[in-house]
Parts: sequence; C-alpha cells; structure tokens
Amino acid sequence: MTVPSPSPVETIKAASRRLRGTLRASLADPTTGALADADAQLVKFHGSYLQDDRDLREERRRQKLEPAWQFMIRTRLPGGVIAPRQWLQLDAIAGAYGDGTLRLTTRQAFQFHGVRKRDLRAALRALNAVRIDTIAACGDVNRNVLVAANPWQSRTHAAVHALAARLSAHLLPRTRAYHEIWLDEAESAHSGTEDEPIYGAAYLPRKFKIAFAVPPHNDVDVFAHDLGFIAAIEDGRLAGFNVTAGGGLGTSHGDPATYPRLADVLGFVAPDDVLAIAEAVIATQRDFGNRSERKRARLKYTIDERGLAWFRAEIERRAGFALAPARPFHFDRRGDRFGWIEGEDGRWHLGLRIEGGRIADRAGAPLRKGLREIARVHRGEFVLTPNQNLIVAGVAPVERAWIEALAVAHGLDAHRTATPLRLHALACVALPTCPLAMAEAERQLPALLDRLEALLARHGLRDQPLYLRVSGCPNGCSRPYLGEIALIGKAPGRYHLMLGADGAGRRLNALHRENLDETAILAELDACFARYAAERDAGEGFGDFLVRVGIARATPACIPLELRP
Ligand code: SRM
Ligand code: SF4
Repeated sequence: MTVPSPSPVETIKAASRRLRGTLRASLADPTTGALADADAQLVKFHGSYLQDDRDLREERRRQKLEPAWQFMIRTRLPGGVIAPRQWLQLDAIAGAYGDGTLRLTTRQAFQFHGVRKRDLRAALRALNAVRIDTIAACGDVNRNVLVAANPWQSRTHAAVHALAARLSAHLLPRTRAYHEIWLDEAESAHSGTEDEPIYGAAYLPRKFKIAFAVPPHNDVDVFAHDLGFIAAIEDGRLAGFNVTAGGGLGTSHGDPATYPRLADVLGFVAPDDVLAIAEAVIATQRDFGNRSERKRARLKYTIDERGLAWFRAEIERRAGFALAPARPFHFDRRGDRFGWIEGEDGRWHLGLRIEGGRIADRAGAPLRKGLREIARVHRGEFVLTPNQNLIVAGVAPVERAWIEALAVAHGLDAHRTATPLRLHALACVALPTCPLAMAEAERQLPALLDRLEALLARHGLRDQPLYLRVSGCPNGCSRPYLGEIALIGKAPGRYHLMLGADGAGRRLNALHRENLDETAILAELDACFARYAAERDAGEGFGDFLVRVGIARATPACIPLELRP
C-alpha cells in the first residue's frame, strides 16, 4: 500500500525550526508588504494572518500594484476575560496600528484588522506589554479555549474558567520562537530544536478547538468543537465533566467528503483528570490525524475513519484510566444573556449586544469611544462571550448607574429594544478581509436583520427567539450549521439556505435551497414564518417546527436519548 505524501504545510512546519522559518527575513524585506509563502503559513502559529483588502484587489491589479497586503492579529484569551487597563491598550493598538476597530470573535478573542507589516511587531509587543499574547491563536495547535461566558456568575463558572485557563497554558507550544521573533528574547542553544512534548516537530495535522460549557446554558455550542467539557454540578459543587469529542463544522461546497459533525459524548472525568484526557485526545489526533489532505485532517474525520470505540480505547490507554459513564445533563438554551444580571457575589454584570462583533465608532453609535470611557472608570473586568458580545463584569452596586449612563450615551444599549432575532444573530467577518469569503456576511447582517424583522412582524413573530447565522463561505466561522436559519455564502449576493437546527445546539440544520439571492431567501422564509405562526405547538421552537412538519430535513441529534432528562 502506498503511503500518501504529506501536504505542503506539513513540510513547512517540520522544516521550520519550531515555527521560526525565515520570518525575521520576511518581516525585514522592504520590497513587499507580504511574507514569503512558507512564512505566511508559520505566522498563523504566532497569532496573525496575511490578508489583503479585497475591496481594493481589482483596482490594485488594474494599476499593476501588489495586493493591499495587511495583517489580521488574533489574541489568545481563554474564556475571554480582560481587565480595563488591558482594554485601553487594545483600543490604543486598534487606533495606532489597525483599522480603528476591534472585532470580537466567536471564540472569545479580539481581532485587529488592517495592520501593515511594518507595524506588526510593534502591535504584538504592545499587546504583550499588557500580558496579552497571541501564541497559538491560529495554526495547527490548540486554539483559544472557549468557556461559558461569565466567571462571576457562580462559583462553578469561576472554577470552570480557572481550569480552562490552566488547560490553555498547558497546551501552549514550548518553542520560544514567538518570544525571539516578536519580543527580542535572545536565542539559546535549544532554539529551533525545543522539545514539543505534546505536539511534536510538525505540530497537529490541523487546528484543534476546546470548549467548556456549564448547563443548562450551551452558549459555547459545545458540540461544535474537537473536544468539549460539560460541567456537572452536584450539591452545588463542580463534580466533573462529561467529555465530548469529534465536533467540527468546516465543509467545502460540492465535496461530500467534508461535512459538519457534532461531537459524541464519550464519558465522564473528574476535574483533576481534565488535563490528562485533553492531552490524550490531542496526542491521538497528532499521531492518527490525516497529514496529507488538510480538508480531512480534523479530529472528526479521524474518529469517523477509525470508529468511536477505537478512539475511546486509544485515549483511555494514553490517559492511563477509563472514562466513567456519562452523567445526565440538560441544555435548554444558548446565545448570550443581555442587560444587568446579579452574580452570586452581589456584583452586577452588564451584557451588551455588539452586532457582528465589531466595535467601531459609527454615526449615532460610537461604541469604541463608549467602551473606552467605560474602561476608564470600570473597576471590574470585561468578558468576551462566545457569540461576539461583551459583558461589563463585576460592577459594584453603587457604580451601576454610572456604567449604565455611559452605555446609553454611546449607543451600547441596543439590547433594550432589539428583537431576539437581532440579539442572537451571528455573522462571520467575510469581506473585505477574509481571503476565503465567497459572499458578504458581517457587512450584510444589519440590512438582512431589518428585512427579516419586518417579515417576522408581519406574522406576529417579532418577539420569537430565533437563531440566525450567516457565513461568507462553508467554513462555518459563525457556526452556521447550528442556526435554526443559516445563510452560507456561495457567490457574491448568493447563499445556501440552511434550516432546522434546534434552539439548544443539539441538532445540525440541513440544506433547504441552494444558491439563492436575498429576495428568494426572504420569500422562502416568509412562507416558513407564515406556517410557523399558524401551526406551531405551544412553546415549539422554529427549527423544531420546521423539522416536525417536514419543511427541514431532520439530522441526527448528538445527545444519546438516555442522557436526556
Ligand atoms: Fe474561522 C478560517 C475567521 C471561528 C472554521 N476563520 C478562518 C480565517 C482565518 C480565514 C483564513 O483561513 O484565511 C477567517 C479570518 C477572517 C478575518 O478576516 O478575520 C476566520 N473564524 C473566524 C472568526 C473571526 C469568525 C468571526 O466572525 O468571529 C472566528 C475566530 C475565532 C477565534 O477567535 O479563534 C472564527 N472558524 C471559527 C469557527 C467557530 C468556532 O471555532 O467556534 C469555525 C467552525 C468550527 C470548526 O473549526 O470546525 C471556523 N475558519 C474555519 C475554517 C474551517 C476549518 C475546517 O475544519 O475545515 C477555516 C478555513 C481553514 O481552516 O482552512 C477558517
Ligand atoms: Fe471567512 Fe468563510 Fe470564515 Fe466567513 S466562514 S470568516 S468567509 S472563512
């Protein structure tokens, strides 16, 4: 049998001297705003992507200029928690080196867009100066660890956050490349040959994602990730976690070998065993993941090719213990909570809706300025949610009115009037920065929401909770395959319409109609809303209704029946 040859990225990683490549030379090259091809792959492991402004692409080509090269920077921020002084620094970096906006992502991180090569080092150094790094925010390693939104909501949430931060640190690559290239650390005798006990010399076959959920709230969409931990709270204490594995959403249009998959529930572990089981799962994927076809290199395919029983036995062997039987758990909602919520410790937390995750200063809504003002007086923390929103966390009762006034004055109070549809809608970045975008997403969202809200109002459904997700291509960065309604970009102005996920993130949606323009999408949805308004059962969610009446195709749910309450 012939062994398939490794993909070109595998060769780049293995030859990179632990992710150094020729990055220093590429950064110093004044003749281009880009990096050498191999370095453009390696810079991802350092938390940055080489992009070009696609709005300018045609014009630059016409003028025979190189593309308008620029960089995106993504932070590593397990659980998305930062202090006000860090916020002020991020804000300053966006102004000095980026495009003047901050972007909150679906994985509780910040992204800066539009950073020029000449400013990349300064921007990364400014981030590290306030103890925020970007190591492994991208690349074939464990990415930012997602955690149920607010650590101050309860003692359980705090314990889960602390464990997730420990796991994130434990899974960092050991190479000092980042510190040498960006932070001027001197090279040592080991530079380029550091031991990578978890990843090995070629790192993972593909990106790897972990999420921690605290039921009954599935705000992290726990079944969408390679590895998931569902907290079990017994007698008010964190008893351990149900472990899930094999989730992943990316697909390619027209390629049935790629598909979204929800994770399987494998069993139960105590909090002390989380690091060991995570390491066992990652090492299994490192050794058995597909290194020749990047489209088939995620853990979900490794599990499907070798079988769940094999996978469980392999990780138990590596961890040195058996998983206990899974414990019952129940999710009843996802999305974020908005407005003021009181935590167990008597402090208050303000959930803010940030549409499309974009913090910018726009006419009538100077969100960036408003958050800067809040950061100047706020004495608690900020928490990024897994759904591109923000919590001003840990506000003392006496300071509530002041923070509230600042939020209202800067248009940060959209949650007070927005429909449920608008509050929970997600859109990926897409154009103009994402090189893979086939259609608009973030920029299209506001107008799309206006039109959908008008339709819903016509059917008396304005206050109906609905999960809408828009992605500019089938890679699924807004987790669209878990939307009750999802639009997945196919070409400029055209989308696949997906319908029928449930309201708690347990069932994928299915393709309803292909390649529609917005008028056709609205017509399809108008008909669905009409039937839903007339025929739904009491309390029945939109996605569940579409499946029950046969409008949307049923896809398997991922939670075995015996685990449902
Ligand atoms: Fe993503 C690639 C943006 C969450 C699946 N994603 C990209 C890139 C870097 C495009 C690229 O490879 O050049 C996008 C950069 C756009 C830009 O201009 O900023 C991008 N992904 C995003 C973000 C910013 C979307 C957002 O609007 O919030 C999210 C950043 C998360 C973070 O902070 O780390 C983001 N991406 C996701 C998610 C959702 C999640 O992780 O919860 C998914 C689906 C889950 C999954 O991974 O299965 C996701 N992104 C992908 C994929 C498909 C991977 C696959 O298995 O096939 C790609 C393409 C790739 O890796 O080749 C991709
Ligand atoms: Fe880009 Fe596609 Fe991800 Fe949207 S879903 S950010 S278009 S890769």
